[in-house]
Amino acid sequence: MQEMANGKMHFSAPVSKDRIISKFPKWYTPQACLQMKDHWHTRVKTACQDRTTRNVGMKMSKVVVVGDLYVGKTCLINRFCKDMFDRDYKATIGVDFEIERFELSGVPYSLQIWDTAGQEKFKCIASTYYRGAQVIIIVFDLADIRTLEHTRQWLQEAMRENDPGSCFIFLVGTKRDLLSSAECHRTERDAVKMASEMQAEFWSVSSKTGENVREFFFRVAALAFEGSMLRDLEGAGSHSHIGAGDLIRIDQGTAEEPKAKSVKKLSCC
Ligand SMILES: Nc1nc2c(ncn2[C@@H]2O[C@H](COP(=O)(O)OP(=O)(O)O)[C@@H](O)[C@H]2O)c(=O)[nH]1
Ligand SMILES: [Mg+2]
Repeated sequence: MQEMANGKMHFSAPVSKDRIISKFPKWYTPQACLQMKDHWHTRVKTACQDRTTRNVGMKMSKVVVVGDLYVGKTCLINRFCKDMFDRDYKATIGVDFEIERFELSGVPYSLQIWDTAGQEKFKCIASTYYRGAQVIIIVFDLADIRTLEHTRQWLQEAMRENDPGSCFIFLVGTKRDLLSSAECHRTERDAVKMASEMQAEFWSVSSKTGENVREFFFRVAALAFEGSMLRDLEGAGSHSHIGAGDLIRIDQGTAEEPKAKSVKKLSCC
């Protein structure tokens, strides 16, 4: 259950046990990853131990998922959020999002994961879909190399609504269960090159078998959380605790966009 108070979200139910992240999640490949470190930033770790941080209300980051039609975007989200594959899809009109709640180093945090409803077929996704995203996930089908080539255009389109350096970018190849290991290796090599060019982190997953799906979203949650905490700490300056940062207000099914959106790419601490 969620309640609204001063624009912040409060959830009365505890976070599910399998959404508790205590160790910093690892990358998929060191050749295309946003961070090499395997621990929380020292300032974030200290802030997480502060009781005020834990009680500040639910912080949330907007995540948008893009890519060609049929590459497996909806299946990827459904595998993680509902642990199901290819069934019971709800029919949607316009954009739709899922909210996934986590606990990171003792602090509650949510991802608001936006999925399209087929508009990508006509390349006419509304600008509000992209606006204010802290994470951009660009999906392609490992078994269809053309969809990898199209990822550049998807990035360009998403960046039209976001400042350079303001988002974490992930390049995700799906359907790895359809490829032999030799084929997978070849395509991944091309994808790593593309990811480096985009300054994105590369992941290779299968929503059918579930391989790497949970690991991938944990990595997304950890990087977005740490980025948003660091931004708040920088912004807080002389203040003693983490502020409202990128809280998103949910009101009658619409999301109020966060005003500040300058999550910086993080370096090792
Ligand atoms: N074998 C396999 N098929 C997948 C996987 N992910 C998605 N698909 C199939 O790809 C098709 C398109 O998936 P969907 O998620 O609807 O694509 P979207 O248009 O990008 O949202 C569906 O028929 C899925 O069954 C996967 O990991 N493995
Ligand atoms: Mg879809």
